[in-house]
Amino acid sequence: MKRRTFLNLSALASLGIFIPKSMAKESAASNKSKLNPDRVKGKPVIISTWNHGLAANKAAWQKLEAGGTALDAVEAGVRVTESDETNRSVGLGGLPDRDGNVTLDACIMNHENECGAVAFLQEIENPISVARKVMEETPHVMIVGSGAQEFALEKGFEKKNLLTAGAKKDWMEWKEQEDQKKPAINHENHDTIGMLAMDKEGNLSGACTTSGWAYKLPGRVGDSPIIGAGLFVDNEVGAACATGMGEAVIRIAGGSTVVELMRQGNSPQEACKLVVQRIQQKHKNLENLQVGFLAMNKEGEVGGYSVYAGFNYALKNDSTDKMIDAKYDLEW
Ligand code: SD4
Repeated sequence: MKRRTFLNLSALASLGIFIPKSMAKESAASNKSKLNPDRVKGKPVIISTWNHGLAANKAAWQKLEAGGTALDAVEAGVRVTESDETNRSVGLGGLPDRDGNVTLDACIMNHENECGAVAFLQEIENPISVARKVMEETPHVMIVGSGAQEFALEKGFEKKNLLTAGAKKDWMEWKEQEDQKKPAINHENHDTIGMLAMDKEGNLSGACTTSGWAYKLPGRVGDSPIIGAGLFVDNEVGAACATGMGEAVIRIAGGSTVVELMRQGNSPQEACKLVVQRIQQKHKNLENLQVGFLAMNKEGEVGGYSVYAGFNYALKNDSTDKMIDAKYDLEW
């Protein structure tokens, strides 16, 4: 359809006068979903990436059980992972960049389309809570680098050395390697936590936080703090988050694409699979290109899918608390 024809038809359609057949088909597709959010009110559910999701879900669940919002739940949940110094890919104890600096990325989004993010944040243990302050106490969505740190300090967060002895040792060993100029991503050096929750009101929120790609070039920021890439929430439809090679997630606007695919009537599982397949179509070299998505819709249905085997996620609701192996397309 020519652009002008399209614009004219859109104008008529917006006046309720005329919707051409092809467009009617499109709008039918967007209404295809038979979600009934009322059915799941009072039945909270949480999912989060990787094994560390179990402990994070536990903290988030306590909030939801006490009648807290999904926003409170996801913040409390991922804070557990951020403060776990044994975890080498999130918050305290995260692996540093090429030069030995731990730089953190995080974002959060609620059921009212409000969101906040920080990137390249240093020496602050819980970037997710700084991201929430950006959302709630500034007119902005994202603050980065020294500005983000200054903002955090103004809001009462304390400076802390995040490079633990263990992470420093790993970094120094990496520095001894010959081919260290080119940071290599692999499935062991990046395990972001992304969490999606539905509260008793049936409202959705999400959070995503990471120290990013280990030994990355200084200044590199991945998908995790980018609304629409590492995380997206649309309370009318569902929520999605990503883990893995952030560059690939950004290139296809991963989080929001998963949500749009759910809007068109796909289940969370199908939506994640379609986006994983799009990543594969758009990249010539799939070597080490691991990406996984999680999604939840307004009925509390969940799903996950990854490029390669090995991605798993934690599910918590009133009847279960378990890990699920995500479906995938390729073996390593
Ligand atoms: C990033 N997506 O910085 C993050 C890393 C990650 O599991 O998710 N690891 O690209």
